[in-house]
Amino acid sequence: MHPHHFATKAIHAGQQPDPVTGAIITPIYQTSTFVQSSPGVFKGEYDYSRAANPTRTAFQDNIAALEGGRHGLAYASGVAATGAVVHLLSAGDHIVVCDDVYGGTNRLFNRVFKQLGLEISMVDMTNERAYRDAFRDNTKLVWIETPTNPTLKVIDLEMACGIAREKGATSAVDNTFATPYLQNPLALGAHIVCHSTTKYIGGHSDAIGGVLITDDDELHTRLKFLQLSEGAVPGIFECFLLLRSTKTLHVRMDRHCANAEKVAHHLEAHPAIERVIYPGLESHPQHALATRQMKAGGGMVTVFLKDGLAAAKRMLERVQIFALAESLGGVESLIEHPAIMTHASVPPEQRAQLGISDALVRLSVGIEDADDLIADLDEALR
Ligand code: P1T
Repeated sequence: MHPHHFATKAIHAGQQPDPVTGAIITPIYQTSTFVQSSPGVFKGEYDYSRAANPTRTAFQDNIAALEGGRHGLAYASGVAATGAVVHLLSAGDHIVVCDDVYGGTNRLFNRVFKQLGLEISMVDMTNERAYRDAFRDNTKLVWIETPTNPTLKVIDLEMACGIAREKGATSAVDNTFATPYLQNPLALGAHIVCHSTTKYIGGHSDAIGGVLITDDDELHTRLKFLQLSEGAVPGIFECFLLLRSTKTLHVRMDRHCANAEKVAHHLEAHPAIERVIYPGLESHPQHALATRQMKAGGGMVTVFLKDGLAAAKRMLERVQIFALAESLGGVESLIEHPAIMTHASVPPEQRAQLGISDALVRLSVGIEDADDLIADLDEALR
């Protein structure tokens, strides 16, 4: 039986004291294989660590509980988890993908899977009509990201997953920006939830990983078969780090959200800033939906500088506390330029259409002191 509230599950779900020693923390079972007493006779599910490893099982069970799903599967990276979902499909199948996604996700769909004979349509999922119209007879999968990376559009999950079900397609939601603490797509109708655990779930910028969660037994069986067959599993030490990190996810997220909200409000009034996008701001186009769908606005803030690329570069070179780096979701604040960095692989005309301009700067607001972060930004913008 799992305790019911998030904070209790974060600390306890999937874990019990080590049966041999009583160790309160799940050990790092740094082993590739497990001894059998007779051919095919082994303890639990453990015969070989690509198939299953106790440290990984504990993390998978923990994150599944946090998303309110029964099954979790961990991967070597977020893009490996994304790829695993697409491997459920066959050549000739059609996928509807949210138009604004992480640059690496865009690259995976359009430059890897398209070549393997999958049809890909990218659509603005904040436009229900356009989304509905994107479905074809052979649509098998819908790939949703919300809030989106980097323009922070908020997609109505009940609407998007509901239409996918109506059309007989599987819906997968990349919940990386929101985390299971702020939003639970399975409860809103999604079949599969995906995370890059490299971000908030890991939370300390020290491990690359991904995870899939589902409540559907059949989907889980097929995904587990693919996890075993393709082998894109995380290292055992990474699983230990993730299990350690989820224990503080709720505490970190509360601070990320509080800090990001302060930063967003401050920048909205700043003379060097043209526009701020943050789901928690009233000026956000889907603010009402964000308030309904998410517990808080999250830790990501996107801004447009009045003076374009030159001003953006100057700001990025001058920050002292914010670090100029790709990635997000760590305790330390990061800042980056998507057009040159994380979304460089998105074709320029598509970037222009999405509004990922040279004036756009993305902030991952960390859990340092908010006043220090604001002073750092003010100094860089002076
Ligand atoms: O980097 P990896 O763990 O493989 O995760 C890929 C990924 C998937 N989904 C979302 C929403 C992401 O943001 C990412 C990775 N993003 C960055 C590295 C970035 O700086 O945006």
